[in-house]
Amino acid sequence: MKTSVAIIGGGPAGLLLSEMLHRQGVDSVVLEARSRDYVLARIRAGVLEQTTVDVLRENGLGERMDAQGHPHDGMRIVWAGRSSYFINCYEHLGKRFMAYGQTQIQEDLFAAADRRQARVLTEATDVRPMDVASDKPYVLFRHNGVDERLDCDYIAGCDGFHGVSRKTIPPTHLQEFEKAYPFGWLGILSRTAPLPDVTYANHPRGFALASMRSSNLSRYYVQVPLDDKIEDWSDDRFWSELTARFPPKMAARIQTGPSIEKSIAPLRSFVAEPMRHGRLFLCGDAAHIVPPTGAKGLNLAVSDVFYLSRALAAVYRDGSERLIDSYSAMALRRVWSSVRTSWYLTNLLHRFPTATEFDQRAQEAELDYLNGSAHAQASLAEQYAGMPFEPA
Ligand code: RFL
Ligand code: PHB
Repeated sequence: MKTSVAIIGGGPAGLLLSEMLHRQGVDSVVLEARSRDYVLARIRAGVLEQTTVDVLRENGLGERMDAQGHPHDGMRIVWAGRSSYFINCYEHLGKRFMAYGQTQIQEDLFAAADRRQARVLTEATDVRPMDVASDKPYVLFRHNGVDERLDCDYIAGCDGFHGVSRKTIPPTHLQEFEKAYPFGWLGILSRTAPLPDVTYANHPRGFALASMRSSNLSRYYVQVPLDDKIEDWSDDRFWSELTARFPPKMAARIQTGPSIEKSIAPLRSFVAEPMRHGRLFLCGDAAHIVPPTGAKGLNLAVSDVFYLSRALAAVYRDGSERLIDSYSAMALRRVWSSVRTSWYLTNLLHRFPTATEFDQRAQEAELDYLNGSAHAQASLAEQYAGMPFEPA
C-alpha cells in the first residue's frame, strides 16, 4: 500500500488530520488499533474552545455540533462557604465555548470519512513506524490476519498516550516532562438536565465539576483517591458525594438519575519534546497529556492537527518545508500555555492530601483574589478560552 501521509491512530486527532489533509488535496491512510465500536464507546472530553469550534465548522463538521451542542460563555467557580462567580470569556474576549461530546465528534468524523470513502483501517494491529529518520519511511502492521506494509512520505503519530509512535523515537532525541497528581476523577454521564453553567467546585470533601453534553445529558465529576475502584461507587453514593460538594442551593438544582457511563481517570501532566523526529510527527495525546481541569486535552489535539495539516499541505502545494520545520516549536508554545493553565486550575480547585494549613490559606486567598479582581478574571478568561493560533 502507498499514501502520502500514514496516520497512526483513529481518535479525534487522527481522523481530523485525515479530513483536513483530504480537503487540501493530500492523501492519507489511517491505521487504528481498535474496532470502530470500541472507539465510539469512549466517553471523554466535552468542552470545546472557540478555535476548535471554528476548525470543525470550517471543515464541514459543524452541522450536528451547532444543532445539538450547548454554546456557553465561560466557567463558574464555587467553593465552600463563599459566593460563586462566573469567569465570562465572552465578555472579556468575545470568545464562546461549545459543550459537545468527543464521542459525537468521533461519530461525525467517521461519517465524514465514510462519505469520501477514506481509507480508515480499524483493528490494525502490531503497527510499527519504520525508518522514520530516512526519506522513505513506511509502516508495518497486521490487518485481517495479513501482514501489510504502507509506504509513505510522512507519518503522523496520533495514537494517544499509550501509542507506539512516541516510543519509536530514540530516548536521546526526546525530552519528557511529567507531573502526576495524587488523585483521580470519577465521572458519570446521566440523562438529566444539566446545571446552566459548567461549574467547578472546591470543597473540603474534594473537587467536583458539573458539566453538560446537551439539554438533557449531564456530565459530572468528583475528585477521588487514586486507589478507589469503580465498583465502590454506586450511583447513590456518587450523587450524595457530588451534591455534598456544591452549595445547598445549587445542589438542590442537580437532577439525579441512573448513570449511563461511569469511569475513573488519573490526573497527570506530560509533555514530550520535540514533537517531530525525522518524518514522524506527533499530535495530541501521543505528545502531551493535561489534567482535565482546564478542559484542554481535546482542544490541544485539534490545534496540533491544525498546525500539522497546514504544514503538510504547504509541502504538497508548493514544496515549502518552512512550516513542517517550525511545527514542533509552534505547537509546543500552545501546548505549554495549556499545560500551565491546566496545572494552575488543578492546584486552585482540588484538595491535595498533602496540603498544609499554609497551602490551604494560600489557595483560599487565590480564590478570593479571583473573585474580587476583574484583572485576575480577565487573565483566567484568556487562558481558559485558549490562545489564538499563530499565523503561518
Ligand atoms: P486518543 O483519543 O487517545 O486517540 C488515540 C487513538 O490511537 C489508537 N491507538 C493506536 N492505533 C494504532 N496503533 C497503535 N499502536 C495504537 N495505540 C493507540 C487508540 O485506540 C485511539 O483510538 O488521542 P487523540 O486523538 O490525541 O485525542 C486526545 C483526546 O482524546 C484527549 O486529549 C482527551 O479525551 C483527554 N481527556 C479529556 N479531555 C478533556 O478536555 N476533558 C475530559 O473530560 C477528558 N476526559 C480524557 C478524558 C482522556 C482519557 N483517557 C485518554 C484516559 C477521559 C479519559 C478516560
Ligand atoms: C466535560 O464536560 O467532560 C468537562 C468539562 C470541563 C472540564 C473537563 C471535562 O474541565
